[in-house]
Amino acid sequence: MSHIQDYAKLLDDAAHHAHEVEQFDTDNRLSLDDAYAIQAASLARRAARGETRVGVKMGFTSRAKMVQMGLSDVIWGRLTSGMQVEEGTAIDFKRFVHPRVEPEIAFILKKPLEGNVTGPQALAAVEAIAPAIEIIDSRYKDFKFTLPEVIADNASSSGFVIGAWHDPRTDFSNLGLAMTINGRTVQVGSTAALLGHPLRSLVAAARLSAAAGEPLQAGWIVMAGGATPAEYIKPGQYVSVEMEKLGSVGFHV
Ligand code: OOG
Ligand code: MG
Repeated sequence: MSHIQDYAKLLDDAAHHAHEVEQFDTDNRLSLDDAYAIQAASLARRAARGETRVGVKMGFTSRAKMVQMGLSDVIWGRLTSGMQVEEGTAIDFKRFVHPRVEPEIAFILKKPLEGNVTGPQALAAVEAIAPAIEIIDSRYKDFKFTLPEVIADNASSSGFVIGAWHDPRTDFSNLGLAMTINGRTVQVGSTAALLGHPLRSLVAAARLSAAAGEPLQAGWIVMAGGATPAEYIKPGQYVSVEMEKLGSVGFHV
């Protein structure tokens, strides 16, 4: 369907050149399948520019995020090499439209993980866990969107920053965390906010990715979702997330 390609180009151009677009589905004509097809087509454009697939991000896995954005279905997006920001480095603010940050926990897999798996099966596929920050940047004006629109926009994926990897046998079900901007604490929470246990987010990623025909691969990263509401960032800031047992991760704007 050509409108799939048209929307994919619109959103990919907006992400690539950091400009915003108007919402295009306020009357809910797009199905969720259409929305994921647009996401896939827009990611194919990134692949054509040389970006490689490195994993999956989950969205709306905490009540805090659902409430902030007014949506309540778990969504997922595709992570690429071009989105990774080295911990401790600086991002160029001009590459973003209106970025926000959120504290997350990241998994890296040592084995493929596919379909309806149990928590223990998911954990057995995890190589390591790390504290992480997601930089989300909706391409829609005012960061406002419907569910199909945000899915089409790759779940607002824009950047992700990962701290030191840790043994996944650490109990990470309920780790306290704080997000600070220039030393001021802006959000506090716990990894338990993620579906009650972050592993449930990985279980959902395994199911949804397999259903889309792109099962989770060894070496892939899975971002489990924001544990607190997201915060806007501005040039000159240093953003960090400190997590109980896992230490901290940060970057400069
Ligand atoms: C959509 C992405 C949601 C999360 O962690 O819940 C997300 C958005 O809020 O723009 O990344
Ligand atoms: Mg997120």
